[in-house]
Amino acid sequence: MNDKKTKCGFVAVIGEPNSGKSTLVNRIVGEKVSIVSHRVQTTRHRIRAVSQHDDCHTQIVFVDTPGFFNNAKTDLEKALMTNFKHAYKDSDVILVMIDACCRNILATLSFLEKLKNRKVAAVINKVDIADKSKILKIANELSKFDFLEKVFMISASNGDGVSAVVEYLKDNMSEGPYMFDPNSKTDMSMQFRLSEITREKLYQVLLAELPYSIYVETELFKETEKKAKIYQSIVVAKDSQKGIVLGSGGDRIKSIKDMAISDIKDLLCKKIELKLFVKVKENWTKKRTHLQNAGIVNH
Ligand SMILES: Nc1nc2c(ncn2[C@@H]2O[C@H](COP(=O)(O)OP(=O)(O)OP(=O)(O)O)[C@@H](O)[C@H]2O)c(=O)[nH]1
Ligand SMILES: [Mg+2]
Repeated sequence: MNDKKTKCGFVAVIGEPNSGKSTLVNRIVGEKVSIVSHRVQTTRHRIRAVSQHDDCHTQIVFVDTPGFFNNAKTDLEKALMTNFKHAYKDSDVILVMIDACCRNILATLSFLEKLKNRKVAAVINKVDIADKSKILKIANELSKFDFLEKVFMISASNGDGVSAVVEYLKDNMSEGPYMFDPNSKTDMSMQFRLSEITREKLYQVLLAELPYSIYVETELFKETEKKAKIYQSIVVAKDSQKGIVLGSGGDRIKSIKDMAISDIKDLLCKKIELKLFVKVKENWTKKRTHLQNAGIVNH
């Protein structure tokens, strides 16, 4: 790195559930920092992910957020919305993601109104699978918001159009020292990342049967140079949900475990011993202490 001054800033990535926010953040950062699934409300926390550019002179700190929805009803949904609001209020730039395959973007359009006085760009995602006419229709709707600095059309999955988004963000970072260690991609604890990996596998294996209220807690994480020992609890809200996670003869939990071990091995580059336990905490989403344990609200 030469004497050129450093630039840095926070970018909140917001949008409706399932629009591809986490997929975009992971792609730009170059590592799976935030978990991804076909289910809505995959992201529950404010996930911070860091990327370096321009020969390490520019740092972009992404804040991936839970998808917003207009009518939060349950305690869990309300907690997700609080996390979402904190994230976008403190950012320098806001990227609003729109799923080009989404039937109805009214929620996004009405939310955009609230961002008039902020630095905002819109990102139309999933152009690899969306109808061209639908993409143009969305772009046309967005043209009514004259405060939008840019409207990008991208595929977060295959990377099309993403470099233009990165260039725009780089141009909008402010001169100043880095806020995060340039050698790490996220400020999340390793325990939390490990829990998130297993939660992603639960979403992949359980598909439609996934209990909406489920979380993973890493209770033990010990590592030596060659090996990591990890014990995790998969917490469900009802006794009847235990069997769904275990599967007949334990086949499901075995698949979840094998898939999680594979990802954790890629992350830690060592031998992994993973033990998963399924626990019931009745109605945990209604209890603040359990929401805290799940990392969904702050202590
Ligand atoms: N075809 C296609 N699929 C995509 C694209 N981006 C994301 N997806 C898929 O859309 C689904 C949702 O992606 P996520 O990144 O988890 O979406 P999200 O906005 O973070 O979702 P929440 O965290 O639930 O709010 C996943 O199945 C992704 O693989 C894209 O550009 N093209
Ligand atoms: Mg997400």
